[in-house]
Amino acid sequence: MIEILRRLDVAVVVVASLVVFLDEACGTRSCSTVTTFNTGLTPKVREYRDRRHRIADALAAEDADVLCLQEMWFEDDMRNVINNLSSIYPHHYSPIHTGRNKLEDDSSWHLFAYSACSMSDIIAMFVHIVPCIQRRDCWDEFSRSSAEGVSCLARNCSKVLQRQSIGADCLSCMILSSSGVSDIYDRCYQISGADLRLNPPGLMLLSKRPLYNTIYTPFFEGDMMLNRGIIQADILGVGKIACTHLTYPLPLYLEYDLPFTTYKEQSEQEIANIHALLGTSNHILAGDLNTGKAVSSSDPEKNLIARAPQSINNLTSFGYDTDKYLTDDGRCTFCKSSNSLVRRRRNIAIDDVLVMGDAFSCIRKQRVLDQANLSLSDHYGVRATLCTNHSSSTN
Ligand SMILES: *[C@@H]1O[C@H](CO)[C@@H](O)[C@H](O)[C@H]1NC(C)=O
Ligand SMILES: *[C@@H]1O[C@H](CO)[C@@H](O)[C@H](O)[C@H]1NC(C)=O
Ligand SMILES: *[C@@H]1O[C@H](CO)[C@@H](O)[C@H](O)[C@H]1NC(C)=O
Ligand SMILES: *[C@@H]1O[C@H](CO)[C@@H](O)[C@H](O)[C@H]1NC(C)=O
Ligand SMILES: CC(=O)N[C@H]1CO[C@H](CO)[C@@H](O)[C@@H]1O
Repeated sequence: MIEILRRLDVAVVVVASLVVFLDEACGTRSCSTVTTFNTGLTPKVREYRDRRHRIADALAAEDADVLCLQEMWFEDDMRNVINNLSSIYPHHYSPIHTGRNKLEDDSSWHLFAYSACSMSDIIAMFVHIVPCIQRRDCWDEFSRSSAEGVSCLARNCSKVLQRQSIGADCLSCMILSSSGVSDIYDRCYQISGADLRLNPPGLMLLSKRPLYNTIYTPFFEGDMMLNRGIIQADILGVGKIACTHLTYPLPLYLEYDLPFTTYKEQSEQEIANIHALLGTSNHILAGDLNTGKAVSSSDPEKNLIARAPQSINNLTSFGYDTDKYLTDDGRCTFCKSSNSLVRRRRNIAIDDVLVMGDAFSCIRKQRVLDQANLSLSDHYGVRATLCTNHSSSTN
């Protein structure tokens, strides 16, 4: 009973501190905002070096209560965002945080720095991997595209890779950072100086209010070329939030240590795992879900093609509000029509802040972080405004 009273006490304090919005759709209520944004912070997306700075400033201006970020793969980029936004978002978490709100013990100069690849990984690369590529004739695939090369490597050299002759983080780093050797050297290999670790799933959560019960759960046991998993946290006044980046449905399969043969199978299993973790209890699922419905419209920004449609149907059938963004806003979040950083000729809506349960009496979703010139990323963000009926006058 005392525990309940104490919690109520905390709840009143939090409710009182929530922003009260006056909004046409939601009336006067206590609301909080959750924004998801895939930053695309890798040299594979153009203008990487300029965008790092643009993104920090844009996130400061976005000013949501909670930010779920994807593709924050490199420790220096994470540190840059955390330090730059520390006055707005003092609370943060990622799978490589060493403690509460602590990315690492210090970022000063080290004689031996941590990075995704070590000297022994580089040696293993030349002693074990390159000869296997040679033996299995994968060079032709690599010359067609890096994805085809990696797929050939994963299919033909899985035993060599599984023997851990090369660290999983090093392989991941090479795949997700590289459009060439100089990128690998710049992003994956640091001998001395500040640490440059890899955040393998690229997820980072930032919050204005304290995060409790933070945990990262990888979706699968094995090593992954492209790591997938989910961050969970409890935030007073917002509730349970989960932040994720589901698998990209590449037609080729690059994994060598998982029990699937296609990314489609893997994506459905990821959603089943989310359901097993979170069920139908009240929570928010934010992220780049890599799945979206087809919608036809005369407005090019709202004319969407489907991506991995079975996965979005799985999310709908589990009870998430998958149509809410489409009815509230409906514009693509990955847009050939307006974003110069997007190379593929398609518009899709795959980023969302989904809500499970009835904790909020009014929800509104909109596209954000979508300035058309000087794009921040190849994705735009989505913000959900989540309101309860309690008003601050109940205090
Ligand atoms: C080796 O890779 C190629 C290209 O990905 C594939 O067609 C072939 O089946 C693979 N061989 C084995 C033994 O898996
Ligand atoms: C997802 O949808 C597919 C196709 O409708 C179905 O076969 C599969 O069982 C669903 N997965 C889950 C976990 O419900
Ligand atoms: C919130 O208030 C609206 C009317 O303003 C009402 O229709 C709705 O049922 C209320 N929801 C809850 C959860 O109390
Ligand atoms: C965006 O484009 C408009 C017109 O094309 C221009 O006036 C404006 O300065 C540009 N903004 C930025 C940030 O470059
Ligand atoms: C919120 C914040 O501290 N923003 C700063 C981030 O860094 C840039 C310079 O790189 C400043 O201009 C911003 O004010």
